[in-house]
Amino acid sequence: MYLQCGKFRLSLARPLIMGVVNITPDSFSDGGSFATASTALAHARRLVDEGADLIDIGGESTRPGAGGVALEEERRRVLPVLEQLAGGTVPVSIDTQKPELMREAIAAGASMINDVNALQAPGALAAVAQSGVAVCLMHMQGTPADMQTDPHYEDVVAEVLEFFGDRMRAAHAAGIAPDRIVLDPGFGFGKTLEHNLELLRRLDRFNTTGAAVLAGLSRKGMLGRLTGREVDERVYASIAAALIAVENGARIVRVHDVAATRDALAVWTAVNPVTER
Ligand code: HH2
Repeated sequence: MYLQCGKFRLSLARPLIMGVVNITPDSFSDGGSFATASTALAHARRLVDEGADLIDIGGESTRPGAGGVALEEERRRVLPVLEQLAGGTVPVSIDTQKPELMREAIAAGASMINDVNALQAPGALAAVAQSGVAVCLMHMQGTPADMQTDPHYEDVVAEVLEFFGDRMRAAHAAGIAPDRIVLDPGFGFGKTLEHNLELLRRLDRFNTTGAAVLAGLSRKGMLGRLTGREVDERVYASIAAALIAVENGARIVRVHDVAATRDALAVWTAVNPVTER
């Protein structure tokens, strides 16, 4: 199985690591740590050295309660860093919900668009369709401003699966080939702890779609709930969650702690040699 990702064709025979760089003052996980272009760039390069297979750059926090940033500000945060990284050895993903920025990022060399809104904004599908970039379609109930108020599902796995079916059909109709699509159940995006655990437990169900599954559990609130740890003390729990995700069928894990994840996945991969899983 391969993912077409701009000029890169990534083998998914072993699990891939997407390293997160948030160029924001307010991200829950690392807000303010890499808020300038130079610190963000240095961090991204460090993550590549540590073994990241992709880099995901975000200029807008989607933490619960976040209000969103204006296009101009998001562009100012993201594009200078993307321009520096785009010619490098690993594909660069841009975490945005804004079609205008998607277009600009693709023109500036982005290889993937990671959209927590699953390309539902008017013009989003068209913004990516004609390019060869990969897209990550994430499930969210509500919006970051209100998503954790009262999440509700009859059957969280079935409802996320149904959403993926709808979004994949929309993507195909827009001309996005299946080998460009990644699906993500959106841990913590309009989900209670129980919903998140059920999605993780049954992650393999999403492989029935035929698209690669991405899991983003790193440092999230559910791990804080389970361990009683603050955000900067959740590395061990994040590694456990990434391993469970991979064991249950994730092909890509989105993480902040790349070196630790790489070591954990090296052990996992030795036990589960590269195959067409
Ligand atoms: N989680 C966050 C942001 N973007 N994208 C995908 N595809 N999947 C995720 O689980 C996901 C995501 C939240 O984490 P982070 O980027 O660290 O924080 P913030 O949104 O506050 O910048």
